[in-house]
Amino acid sequence: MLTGAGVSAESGLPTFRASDGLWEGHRVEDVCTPEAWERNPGLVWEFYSARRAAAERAEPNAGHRALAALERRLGDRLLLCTQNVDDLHEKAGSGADDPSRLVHMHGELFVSRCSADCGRPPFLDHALYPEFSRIARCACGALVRPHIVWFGEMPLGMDRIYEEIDQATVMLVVGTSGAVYPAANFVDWARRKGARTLYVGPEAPLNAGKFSEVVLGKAGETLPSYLGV
Ligand code: BV8
Repeated sequence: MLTGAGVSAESGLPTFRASDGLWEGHRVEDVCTPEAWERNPGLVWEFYSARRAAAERAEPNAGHRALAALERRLGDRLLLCTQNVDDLHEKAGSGADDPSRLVHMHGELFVSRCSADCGRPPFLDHALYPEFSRIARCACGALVRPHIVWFGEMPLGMDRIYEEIDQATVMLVVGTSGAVYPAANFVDWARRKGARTLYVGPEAPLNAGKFSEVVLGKAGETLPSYLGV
């Protein structure tokens, strides 16, 4: 399974492309690249602090819960790979029995790490850093940064993701426009391996032609009946 921002839309978290290219009023290149971080870490943390505050208040919706129910039925036969950095899949119970069944390929909003890669591991962090002077520092003295995969950075868990796609008989993709790579390529990889490829979302994704089936509907309204959970 692959999910995108659309699965969190009914929980009140805005998607990316719906806001005409602005994320919470910022241009992607101003907040979501290593260059943006070098140029203005205060602005980057202002953006991610606002998203932490919003995600903190958000609750999982029926779409998240349906995917967690499917995982309880399929167990190790299911991998949920999400492009989302919010923790709504976890809040709905995904990965509860085995955290390795959930992969955040673009990182996690409530995790920070040393910006200087000093070797200390990423750590759980719900703190808000609304301005530069409030940004925490690593024990090595460097600023902490969001444990988020920015454009131009390598997504996480790729070996595991491709290993699972190689064995997949079905790939279900929910709520992603197919605009961002390599995630948008996963469906083509799965098709080449003979998997059935299914999409659920209110509008056809950019890579719609790669799917065996496209079911038009909102995740929260469609997934419970579509998955029979
Ligand atoms: C990499 C974390 C290489 C940040 C994110 C030119 C051509 C092709 C590729 C590239 C190119 N130039 C550059 C690239 C590569 C680049 C890329 O793809 N750029 C795009 C813009 C062209 N990709 C990268 O840089 C990636 N890294 O390639 O590394 C590399 C190799 C070796 C060594 C080093 C590096 C890294 C990409 C990750 C960027 N980080 N997120 C953050 O979240 O703050 S991406 C960001 O977009 C989010 O993760 C988000 O999930 C993701 C994709 O967006 P969607 O989830 O699809 O959201 P969107 O708004 O687009 O769509 C929402 C969908 O939901 C819609 O379809 C809508 O219909 C639907 N929906 C709405 N309501 C509902 C719903 N669905 C269901 N129910 C509803 N109720």
